[in-house]
Amino acid sequence: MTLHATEPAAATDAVLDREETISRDELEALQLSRLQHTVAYAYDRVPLYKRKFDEAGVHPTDLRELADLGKFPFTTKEDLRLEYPFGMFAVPQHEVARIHASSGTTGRATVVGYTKKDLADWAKLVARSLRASGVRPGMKVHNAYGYGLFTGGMGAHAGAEALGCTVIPISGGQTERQITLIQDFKPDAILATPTYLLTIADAMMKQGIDPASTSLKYAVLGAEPWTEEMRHELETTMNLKACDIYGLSEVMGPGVAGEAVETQDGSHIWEDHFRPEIIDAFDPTKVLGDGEHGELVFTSLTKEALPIIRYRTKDLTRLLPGTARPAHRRMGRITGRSDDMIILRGVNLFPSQIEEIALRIPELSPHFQLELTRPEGQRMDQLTVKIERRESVSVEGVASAAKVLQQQIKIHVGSSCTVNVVEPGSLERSNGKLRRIYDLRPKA
Ligand code: DLL
Repeated sequence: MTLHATEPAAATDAVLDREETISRDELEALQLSRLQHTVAYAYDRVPLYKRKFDEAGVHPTDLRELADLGKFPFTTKEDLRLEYPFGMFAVPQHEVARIHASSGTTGRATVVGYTKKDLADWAKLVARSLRASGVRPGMKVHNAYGYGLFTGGMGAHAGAEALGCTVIPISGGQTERQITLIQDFKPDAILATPTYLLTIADAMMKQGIDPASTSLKYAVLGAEPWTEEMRHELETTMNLKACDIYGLSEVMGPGVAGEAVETQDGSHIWEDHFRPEIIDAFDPTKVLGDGEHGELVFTSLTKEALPIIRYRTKDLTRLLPGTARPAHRRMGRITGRSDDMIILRGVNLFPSQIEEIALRIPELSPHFQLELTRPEGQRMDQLTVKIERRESVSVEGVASAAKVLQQQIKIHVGSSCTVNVVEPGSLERSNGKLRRIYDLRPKA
């Protein structure tokens, strides 16, 4: 039986939220009043904030203009860990409608909570992001973000429902089944991490299905860094429009920022709900100007269960003027997280730099991983880039490609490395957030 949906509206006639179209002045006035409320609310209700503000000698009444935010102390992941599980909550437990948590692979899990109103705001912002990226009411949306404590699955789900879509809640993994459902249900849009969409495309090709032949027209991708080169790769192999969606659990989940399909020039931060800042990651007392590269910091403006003041994301990027939504600033692509940075013989390196370079070499595939080793008896660390050749290229054809990659990394990043071109299908595939770095150096 075929499901006859009403035809989704064309991508141009979207009805926007009022806050998407207001002026910058109006937006900043809204930010100031919401910010003043949030810092007072956090100070009154969360002991950690009271303690930190008092220690820093600031009081909520010191926030008279937006720039005063810089006087307030930062919040870090460590704070959330120390307050595990519910110490950061600003409402009694019976008002908490939902809890999410990070996986806790690198320490104690960080726990976040939402009131009913928080969930409604979150859904509205995800809906806003999806709509900006081309998704429309009435479309079928295949949601391949993982469901569970991770905010991706349920966050994207609620947003797609709020927009008025038909949601297919497949979650991550079971790639064969994903492919069957894409073929049978004929979704218009897919929500996934960029590397998982790559896994799906790759598995389709193995089954003899042309990934460009599916019903998918839009992909809304996030939860991990990706590059313009990866966008090009996915858009051409899958014949769709791919846009970015950004977010993090501590600040809300997906939908803190979303990219417009008509400009594809970086995600607009929904500044009616979050006030962003960029700081110098090495000297956090320095708040940087728009356009300057540094660490992204967020303050929530409307959250009830878990107000978050100046949260240090560790994500490195810059703020750019709004375009498709002029009042809301955009964020540049995230080059990486400060804690994902490889320091190799004094040179800083991110996996996204390798992705950018490798994808410009036609013989090489987007499937790669980085291995860090310290050979016995040596003091120097060694970087090995393991990368699969494209299926269409012969083993002989890749020798020169390996050399080009090695040279380009030396020129653009400044690091010497070894490049190992491996067989197609031999490296681990993504199921969600892909691990790119394998640190095999002996632990100190
Ligand atoms: O990954 C939320 C999310 C789900 C965003 C689905 C988009 C789509 P966390 O697990 O808390 O939350 O991880 C947050 O992931 O600090 C970034 O380092 C990274 N990240 C998220 N979105 C992007 C993106 C979700 N679009 C951490 N580009 C963040 C680059 C991203 N990195």
